[in-house]
Amino acid sequence: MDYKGYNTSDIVVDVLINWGAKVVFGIPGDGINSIVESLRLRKENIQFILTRHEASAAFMACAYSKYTGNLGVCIATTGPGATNLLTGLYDAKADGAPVIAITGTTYSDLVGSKYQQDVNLVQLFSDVAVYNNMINSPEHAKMATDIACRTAKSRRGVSHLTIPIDVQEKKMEGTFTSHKIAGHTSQNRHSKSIPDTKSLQKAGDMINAGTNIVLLVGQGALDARNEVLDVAKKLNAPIVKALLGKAVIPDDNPYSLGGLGMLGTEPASEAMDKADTLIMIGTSFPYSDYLPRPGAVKGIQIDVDSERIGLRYPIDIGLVGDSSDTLRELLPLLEDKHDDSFLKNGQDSMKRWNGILYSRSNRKEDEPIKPQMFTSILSKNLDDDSIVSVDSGTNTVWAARYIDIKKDMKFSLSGTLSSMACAVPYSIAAQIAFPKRQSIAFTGDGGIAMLMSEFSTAVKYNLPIKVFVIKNDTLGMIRWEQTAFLGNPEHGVEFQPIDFAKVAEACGGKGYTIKKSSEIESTIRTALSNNSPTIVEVYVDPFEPPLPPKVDLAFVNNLTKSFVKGQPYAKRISLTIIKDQMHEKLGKLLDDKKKK
Ligand SMILES: Cc1ncc(C[n+]2csc(CCOP(=O)(O)OP(=O)(O)O)c2C)c(N)n1
Ligand SMILES: [Mg+2]
Repeated sequence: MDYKGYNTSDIVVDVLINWGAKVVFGIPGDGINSIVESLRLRKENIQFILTRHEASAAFMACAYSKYTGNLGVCIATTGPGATNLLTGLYDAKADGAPVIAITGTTYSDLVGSKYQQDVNLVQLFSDVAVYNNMINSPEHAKMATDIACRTAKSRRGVSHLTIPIDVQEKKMEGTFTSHKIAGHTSQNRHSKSIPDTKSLQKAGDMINAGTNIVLLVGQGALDARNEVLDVAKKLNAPIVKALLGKAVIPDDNPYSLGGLGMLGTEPASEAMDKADTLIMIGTSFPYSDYLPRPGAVKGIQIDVDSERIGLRYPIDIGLVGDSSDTLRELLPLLEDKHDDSFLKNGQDSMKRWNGILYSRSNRKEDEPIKPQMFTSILSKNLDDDSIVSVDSGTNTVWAARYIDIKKDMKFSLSGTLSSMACAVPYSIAAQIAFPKRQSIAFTGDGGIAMLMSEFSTAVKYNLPIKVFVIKNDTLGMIRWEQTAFLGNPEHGVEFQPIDFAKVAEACGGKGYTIKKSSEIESTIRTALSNNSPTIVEVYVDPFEPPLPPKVDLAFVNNLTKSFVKGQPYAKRISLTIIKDQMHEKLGKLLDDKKKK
């Protein structure tokens, strides 16, 4: 393409379109208005979504990339616009989502002069970006933007391009340095990536020698559901899911032992304890405490990124390749396992675990409402292809355990960065990418309040997202970190309530409040069936601990310490825990009696 007569901004936006970018999220400003004009001129081919905060724009770009596999793009003006992008961009970096961030830089003859909004953005973005460059001229634009797109995709990270205001407007004159070969930057090849035959054979032999084999799958396996299940079936191997890989297989699949870690299930932890062979597929699950003891099992890891092999667990054989391609190559090398006792064991534990979850989520008589009960009713009412975006806090625990992945659901969150405030922006991006599917944000009251104005973005663009707010007027997770993990009384964790239903209405959407158990199902159904952006806030028990049923000694010891030091709600917390325990014991007694 001959860009003669185009200005830098036109070239940048055209190249983005060439790379398949369909949506750009951001906020205009004098440092980026030229790019906005180029977007306006191309609005048939690329949509600009005006957000209320640049952090949301970056979260949206990240989520768009995660949910669609296409490039996510965000823009921001010089100085404060650009600095606001960073949290969302770190989210993309941490979870390996290809994102392009375009920022303005002050006039090229004023850079470094303490001029208004003059921030050294190349330096600032150097840690977050896999490709980070300032575009100096229109002649530089195509090459730099091509490389930015290619690098973001191939290294699954953030590419940052900053363009001085005057350079954005400069027109192409068509002269290049003698070193530049025109058109050479534009290739976008994707080839199948599989490990070498020798490594595959070695992995096959090692797996065939194993008895208790467990598969741990993460977001890198999201496109490999069939291949993961084929391997699991051949090996009678249970599947454990890292949270970002929750949608790899449905939760009711007989091979699923659910999630791993504090947010996970007991059967998943037990399987890790009893395993002799661990196959990690597309995951860098961070909490090594929940993996087998280092060296206790044979470790095989599949990842497209060789840097991640052995990152969390000592690996005997690393298979560098795409999850589905690699599993397809591996499958014929695996022998059918006839012994299914390890799998059966896991399935039996899963039945017990589901019984505990059921008893915890079925306490109609309790008020305030148990968050488990609300979440499981929500889960039952979600569509089979719903897209669920979750925030950070105790709400993540409830979502991880009580939102069941059905058939074609998608599920994501700020996994590795674990940032609050992502759920609403994520759900907006999901609804833009998939206008016909249900887009759910599941969030805490602290998380939604951080970027609450974004709800009005959903209203502006008629995006019927459904936001469910777990309302405990507290930074719930931090209450438990301070008391049960550190043994201190809580401090600085309580908020005065915000009426989120009124916020929804003030923004032009619909709002509902749930205070009684009897209102849960009908309100959820009404909310899900309407066609407007909606917030449903649910008052939950703020003292319900977000912990696995096996309450360990350290937890009790630390809580006791915090009580002794003056924890203000010691009585209510004790009562809640005693009541929870009694409820479970009684439930079990009744069950046993029924069985007899
Ligand atoms: C941006 C950001 N700030 C702070 C934290 C630390 N943090 C993790 S969870 C949490 C509490 C979240 O509170 P809320 O959104 O109300 O959810 P809840 O735990 O009550 O369900 C905090 C402060 C974080 N993860 N991200
Ligand atoms: Mg809260």
